[in-house]
Amino acid sequence: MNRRSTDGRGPAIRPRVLLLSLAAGTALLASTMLVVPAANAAASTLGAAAAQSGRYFGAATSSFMFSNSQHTTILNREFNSIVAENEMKWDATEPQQNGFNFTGGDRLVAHARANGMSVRGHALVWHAQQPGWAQNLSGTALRNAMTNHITRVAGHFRGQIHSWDVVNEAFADGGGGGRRDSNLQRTGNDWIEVAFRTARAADPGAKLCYNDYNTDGINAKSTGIYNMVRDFKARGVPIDCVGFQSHLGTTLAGDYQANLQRFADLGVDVQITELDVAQGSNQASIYERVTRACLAVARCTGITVWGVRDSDSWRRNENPLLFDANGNKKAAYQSVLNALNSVSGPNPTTPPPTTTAPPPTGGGCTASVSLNSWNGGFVATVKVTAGNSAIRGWTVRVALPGGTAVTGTWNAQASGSGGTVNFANVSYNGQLGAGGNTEFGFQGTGTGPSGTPTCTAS
Ligand code: 9MR
Repeated sequence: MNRRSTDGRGPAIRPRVLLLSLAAGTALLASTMLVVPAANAAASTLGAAAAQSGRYFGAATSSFMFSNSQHTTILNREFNSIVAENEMKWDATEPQQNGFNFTGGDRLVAHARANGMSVRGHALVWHAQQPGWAQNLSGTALRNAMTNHITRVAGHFRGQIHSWDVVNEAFADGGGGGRRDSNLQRTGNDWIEVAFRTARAADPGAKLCYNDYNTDGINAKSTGIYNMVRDFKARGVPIDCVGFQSHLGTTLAGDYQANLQRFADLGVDVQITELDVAQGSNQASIYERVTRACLAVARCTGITVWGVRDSDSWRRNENPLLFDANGNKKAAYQSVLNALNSVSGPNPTTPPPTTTAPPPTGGGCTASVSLNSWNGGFVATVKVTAGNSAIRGWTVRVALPGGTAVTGTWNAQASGSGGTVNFANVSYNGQLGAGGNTEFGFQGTGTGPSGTPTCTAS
């Protein structure tokens, strides 16, 4: 959900003045006024509360639900990221081989744009929800169909997707920690890395995720995935994130957070991608613990719930979501909101700005670039970090070598050409809390930037 954008609609972080009296009944003295470290004013929606620490809070939805005003009112009010519950899957987007249908996906992306939300892409390849024609393919024909599908779908949505679930549910349940048998797996064990490389070429700006379920703790399945991600990182296979679906029952593994952390320690982002929790006495508590686990892991960049109201859920008999069938906030909603609001002051889940970036220069923000270059072209990812106080907007100035041209930009507005290009925030990622960060990117021909860009905040 949302390619690299950090929704900035949360309230600015303000210093709070505490008045202390020295003794009961005595007058307050000016000398007893203490300025305590900045704390977040409590945000009143999930998206705004998550944005206080640079995270998103999303929901799965479907374009046909937009006409349901209760659903859509909640969606637009509470969430700053969306994911298509079904409309970006293989059977929906390529019902006939090479015959593509982006109607639902386009409507979702347009809705997200109009409402300042980012978009998760779900899912490019999966053993389930394949169109009939793909189910009947095997070997080279299926491998070619897979890469064509990824190229066309990720290419269609290029620049609009925060994170793509490139491969979904490729590991087996049952304790062995190995791959799931499927027509895709039978094309060769390298199908997953081929999928990731193909997706990177099709949309260099999207974070590329592996997504699975029953990975909500350290177990054989999550360890199998962990080993794959470690191998991919070692060999340069382009993987950026791992999605933990988190379709949960009435208990939560005690090592849920530790499991997220071990993946983050491999150098990938982690995301909670399809959260829902069976109704029961523990529902609010499990939602809270999952939220706190994400907040405690610096590279846990966002949470998505798998639907808005209980009545929208694929598990509707279990009432697993944050809003009841009448659109009322449940206890679980309040527990999540409180947890998100409990993150006070500069985002405690990322290292302080002094260790991640040079001290703020002038305008209260810094920028750093990471480059992915090849002969004749490059993709630059730029991280913008606010200084010691919240900012309302930013402009990053990048010096480019002669002969370099910017050919595409995401999550920023580019202006200027030739030697210097200015990138300004767009509507949804200008506001950053103190120490908060967001990312934008651009691609180009020629050689990428080599110096450190300057950042000016407003
Ligand atoms: O919620 C989705 C439901 O509407 C579909 O019928 C189902 C088809 O397989 O997929 C559901 O979403 C799944 C998601 O795409 C991947 N992880 C498991 C989700 C729940 O089954």
